[in-house]
Order: sequence, then C-alpha cells, then structure tokens
Amino acid sequence: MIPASLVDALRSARHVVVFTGAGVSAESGIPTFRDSLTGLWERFDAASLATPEAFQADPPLVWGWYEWRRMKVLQAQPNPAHVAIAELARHVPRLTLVTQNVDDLHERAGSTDVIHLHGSLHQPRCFSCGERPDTPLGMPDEPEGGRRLEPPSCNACGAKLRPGVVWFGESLPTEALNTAFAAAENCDLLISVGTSGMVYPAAEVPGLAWRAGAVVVHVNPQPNTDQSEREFALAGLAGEQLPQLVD
Ligand code: BV8
Ligand code: ZN
Repeated sequence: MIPASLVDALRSARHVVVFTGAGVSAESGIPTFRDSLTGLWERFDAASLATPEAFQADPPLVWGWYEWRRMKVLQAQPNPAHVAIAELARHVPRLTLVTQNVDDLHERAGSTDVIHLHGSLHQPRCFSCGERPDTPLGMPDEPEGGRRLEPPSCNACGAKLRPGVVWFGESLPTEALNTAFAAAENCDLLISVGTSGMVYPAAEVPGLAWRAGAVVVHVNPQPNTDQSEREFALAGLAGEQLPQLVD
C-alpha cells in the first residue's frame, strides 16, 4: 500500500530522481551483484573479481564472468519495475534515472538518457588503448555454470578487450557522477530501488537528495532506512511496488 503522503509528494514533485541497483533487475532473472558470484566464481567476492588486478591476473576468468552476466541480460526481458519507471517519466514534469547497473534493461523498457554510474556490459573497450570494437559482440559462448573465456583482441592495437564497466578502485565517469549528484540535490523526490547502498561514491546519491530537502523512498524487500522524516520504505519487490506508483 502506498502511503498517502508519498502519493502527494509524487503528485506535487516537479523533479523526481530514480536511483536503481541490481534489485530492479532481479525479477528479470538477472542475479543481483552479490548473487552473481555462483558456480566457478563462488569462491570469489565481488570486490576481488570486479577489479583491474583480477582481470590482469586471469583475463579469461574475469571475461568469462562478465560474458556469463552479459548472456543472462541478452536472454532477459525488462520486468514491471523497469516498465513502471519508464512510464513514470511520462507522468512527472522531469525525471532523472541514475543506475548502478551495467545491464540495458532500463533502455529496453523505454527509459532514455539513463545515467550509468558504473558503465555497461554492452560497451567493451580495449584494456590498453580504450578503443571500442566497431561491431557489437554477439551472443557469448554460453559458459554454463561459468568457465574461462579468452577476451577478444583490440582491432587497433591487438591488446585484450575488457568489460566496459567501472571496477573497484577505478574512478566513475565524471560527467555521469556530476549529473547524478546535481539531480539529487535539485529533486523533490528520490526513489531508491533495489540497492544495498554499500558502494561509494554511488551510494552518496540518496543521502544528497535527503540533505537537500527531498522526500526519499527505498523500495526493497529488506529496506535499510532509518525512517527519519521525509524518508519512507516500501518493503517489497520492485516489480510489485513500482507499478502502484504509476496506477
Ligand atoms: C572509487 C560495476 C575512487 C561492475 C560496481 C579501496 C581502494 C579503492 C576504492 C575503495 C577502497 N575501499 C573502498 C573503496 C571505495 C569502493 C567501495 O565503495 N567499496 C565498497 C565495497 C566499500 N568504491 C570504488 O572503488 C569505486 N571507485 O572509489 O574511485 C578511487 C579510485 C582509486 C582509489 C581509491 C578511490 C568504484 C565502485 C564501482 C564498482 N563497480 N559495478 C560490475 O557490475 O561487475 S559496484 C556494484 O555493486 C553495483 O554496481 C552496485 O553499485 C554495487 C552494489 O550492488 P547493488 O546494486 O546494491 O546490488 P546488491 O546485490 O549489493 O544488492 C541488491 C539489493 O536489491 C539488495 O538490497 C536486495 O535486498 C535488493 N533486492 C533484491 N531483489 C529485489 C530487491 N529490491 C527490489 N526488488 C527486488 N525484486
Ligand atoms: Zn587497443
């Protein structure tokens, strides 16, 4: 049930920010960031595998992990949460969508101008010269349960391609981060969907909005919010909670 005060905040908002994490894609069958460490990768933790050092130490292991995740995305469909967010943009004067996710399900649900703070699975680039391949990668060999896959070589310099994501220890794209921070400080309402809020500086976004006076809503089966004034929790699945906001 959506609290009436939240309905009012949504109705009167002139600028809404939606901030998403892996939980918004969970009902599309995409393992959340922490759940994506299964099979071959079970013995790793995300922060050790999602790093330039892990890639340099064992390129096929890390490339295989990302290709398995990219394949899951190619096989997935946007879920009602992605669709509701795209629909919400048509109901409010201004909506800024900021995601930590590296999938393209927001775009495939019709959202535009999506701000990807952590890059994308669909934009591999050369580890050495940064060149992007001129033809998009096709469907990866299905590393069932996961196995090593040799990364392709760069057409320009012959070095290995790497996933187009931001790894731990790497800086976020400056323009994306600045745009996200500015939107958080300018909005009246921020809806945080499906994130454990543990990775910085992305995790700063909801707090920036709250300190700037916005109403903040956390949509999560296990919301971790201190329920202060102007802060709400919608405990539940994004695919069930978000469509209620656009009904
Ligand atoms: C940086 C892309 C400056 C890759 C990701 C030591 C050295 C260097 C840096 C650090 C350091 N110590 C700390 C840091 C900072 C570090 C950091 O924050 N570490 C953490 C672990 C403490 N940050 C960085 O390194 C960042 N860069 O700081 O640069 C710098 C530079 C050099 C030296 C120093 C500093 C870069 C971080 C970016 C990492 N890349 N992703 C990839 O995808 O493989 S992070 C990745 O994890 C996600 O993008 C996301 O941001 C984060 C958390 O994932 P979530 O999306 O929250 O998903 P999660 O699985 O955690 O949770 C899912 C949630 O959904 C849960 O709450 C669940 O309840 C909920 N849920 C589940 N189902 C549903 C649902 N909700 C709704 N509906 C459902 N159905
Ligand atoms: Zn190159």
